[in-house]
Amino acid sequence: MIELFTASTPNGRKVSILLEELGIPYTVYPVDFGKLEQKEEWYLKINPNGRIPAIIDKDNGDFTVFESGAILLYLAEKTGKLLPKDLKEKSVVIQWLMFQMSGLGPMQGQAGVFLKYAPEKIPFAISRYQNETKRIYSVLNRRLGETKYIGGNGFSIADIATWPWINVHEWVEISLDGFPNLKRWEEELAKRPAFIKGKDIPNKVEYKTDEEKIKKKGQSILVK
Ligand SMILES: N[C@@H](CCC(=O)N[C@@H](CS)C(=O)NCC(=O)O)C(=O)O
Repeated sequence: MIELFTASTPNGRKVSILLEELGIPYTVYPVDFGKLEQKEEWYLKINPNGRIPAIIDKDNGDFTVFESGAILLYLAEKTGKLLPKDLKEKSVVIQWLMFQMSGLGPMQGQAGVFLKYAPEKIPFAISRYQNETKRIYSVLNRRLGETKYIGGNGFSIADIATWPWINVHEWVEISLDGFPNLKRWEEELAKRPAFIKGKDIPNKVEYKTDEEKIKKKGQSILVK
């Protein structure tokens, strides 16, 4: 049994999608950003970085794991699934996982912050992060012209790490039309039952207006 601390964001969705793919039983603990629960003392014992996602593995002495990439690796190693055994093939998957963690996530995340949450519009910051996100999309698009999946010809945790970010491309006002291989891959994975279910965990939150959404979701980001 895994306890999952998460919120409805791309980094959180990676873990719920993986747990659904693996068919491991898990309990979801939604972390309320509006109440800054992720900064509370009890939660910092689980994730010292004060962010989601994090897991507790109840079957392994209440072992805690934070950082979404580390969680994907831990669960893949634990189950022996979605990560090749061969050293070179495994390294390729890890390379693309690291690329997602250090490139796609941070750049697209900052593009979103400067577009949607910044109290003043800073055109240089918006174009810098949007352009860098587009550059990363083109790297992925090229890769997916050469291999069926991001980590090679087998579906792996590299796909699960990348998909939730590409799935929210509209949030950063980037179209997938210029990235046909990436678009095809995004649409194909979107049909997998585990992606359909995992994407909406915790349950989809309906906001009445964009202002309400920005206020609730942006609040913690703007706290220094
Ligand atoms: N590198 C971390 C990033 C985690 C992260 O930035 N999580 C965001 C949601 S996607 C968060 O918890 N934001 C709330 C906050 O910054 O207080 C990971 O991949 O786990």
